[in-house]
Amino acid sequence: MFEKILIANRGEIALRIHRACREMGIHTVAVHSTADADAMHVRLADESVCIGPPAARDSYLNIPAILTAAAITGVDAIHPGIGFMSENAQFAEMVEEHGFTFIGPTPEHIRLMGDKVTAKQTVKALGLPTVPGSDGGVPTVEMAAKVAEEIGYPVLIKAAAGGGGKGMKVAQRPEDLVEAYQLARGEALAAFGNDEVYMEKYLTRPRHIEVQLLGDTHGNAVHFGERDCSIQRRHQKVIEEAPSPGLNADERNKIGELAAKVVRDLGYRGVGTIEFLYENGKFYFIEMNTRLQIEHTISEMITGVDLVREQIRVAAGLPLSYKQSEIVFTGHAIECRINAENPDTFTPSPGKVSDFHAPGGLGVRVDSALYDGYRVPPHYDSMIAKLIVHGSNRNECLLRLRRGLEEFVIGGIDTTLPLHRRIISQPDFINGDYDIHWLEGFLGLK
Ligand code: MV4
Repeated sequence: MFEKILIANRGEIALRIHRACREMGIHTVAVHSTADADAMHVRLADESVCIGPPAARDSYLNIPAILTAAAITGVDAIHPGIGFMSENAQFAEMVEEHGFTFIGPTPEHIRLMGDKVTAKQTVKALGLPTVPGSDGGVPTVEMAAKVAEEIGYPVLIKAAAGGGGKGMKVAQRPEDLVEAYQLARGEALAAFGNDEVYMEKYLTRPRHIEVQLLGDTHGNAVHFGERDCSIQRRHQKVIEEAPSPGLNADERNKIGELAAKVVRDLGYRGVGTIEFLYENGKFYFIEMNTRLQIEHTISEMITGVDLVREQIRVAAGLPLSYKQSEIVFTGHAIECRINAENPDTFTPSPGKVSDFHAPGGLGVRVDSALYDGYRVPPHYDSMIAKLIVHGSNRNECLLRLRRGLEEFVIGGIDTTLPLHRRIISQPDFINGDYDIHWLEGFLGLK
């Protein structure tokens, strides 16, 4: 097992990784920008190294600085966390070239899934259901028109290098196609430096359901059930829950087994998530994420498994600690992502936290790097805390969530706590009756 790990990240996820390391007897090295000198992840780590100025491109994305910090402190492995370097195949490659272990999948698997066209072709060949659409890229508008006639309108044009909704355009009717196609290619080129696009039938009211997966280097793979991430705004998840209120046990086991088989067939190492759209009782693969995710917590709550510990173990070459039959689902979990933002306008609200009280008690978990007097810097993502609650069933979970949100105090800055209190009191949310457009509809109505 590793003796020392460098955590190439900040905020709550850096803490989450540090905590897993601590429990495993592994020493930790924090890296930080000058803006984060007083951050909690720096305070908790065994050692810390300043890697640059506040802008992420000069610090948390600065590959030479991170590798130098790893060399100076003599770590065995680097954990990229979430965002930043976590899905950068070139970084994973360079980490290994410098003699460290990258805690994540191989660069080849990161690259394969980073290209949405090769990802779709690969998982389709391995048996996953995909959205009807083009067979690969669509290089001309003539071909786009032909594909659209075949699959029928509405159609969606997506960037091959995309993900997260950038470079995505809907054509409702044939008259919209040329403009949507040109816009998608232009946006893709601007955002990713690659204007390759592909096409799919546009699903109008799906749920966003993702399966948590884990594979090792000994040919084993398991799933940890699904999460429903449909409550989102502008492709930012706001609330996630596990299991999904829209699935039955049969559907759950079937999609879980199918997704785990893909991980096994690929020889994929580490944690990963396969994302699906779910509409009218059918699943459609959309993307695979080759990293830990923010919302891994709710899968941990319903299975009792420490996913970061498992991730570190398989990176060290150890076999999985669990067989599928040993992963038992208990109760229900919901996560609220709390952002330093105005809850009505979503304008970021950095600044000094003048009051901080986190809820606690049975079934309540708060993952956050905040403390009283902490200054939320303006340079990074605005998520400052995750409230995660577990109950023996969905109703108990909802009651506990309401109680937790009532107790939570974050003063001095605006946060999205009031928004969460409103969402969870809506009948549609309470009934589990929502799709990916529900939150934007709710916000538009008020
Ligand atoms: C779709 C879709 C409808 N039909 N694909 C958005 C980002 C990327 N991850 C995939 N996305 C979508 N793909 C087809 N064929 C609708 C979306 C989508 C979406 C998906 C998941 C979560 C939130 C979303 C919000 C808007 C659109």
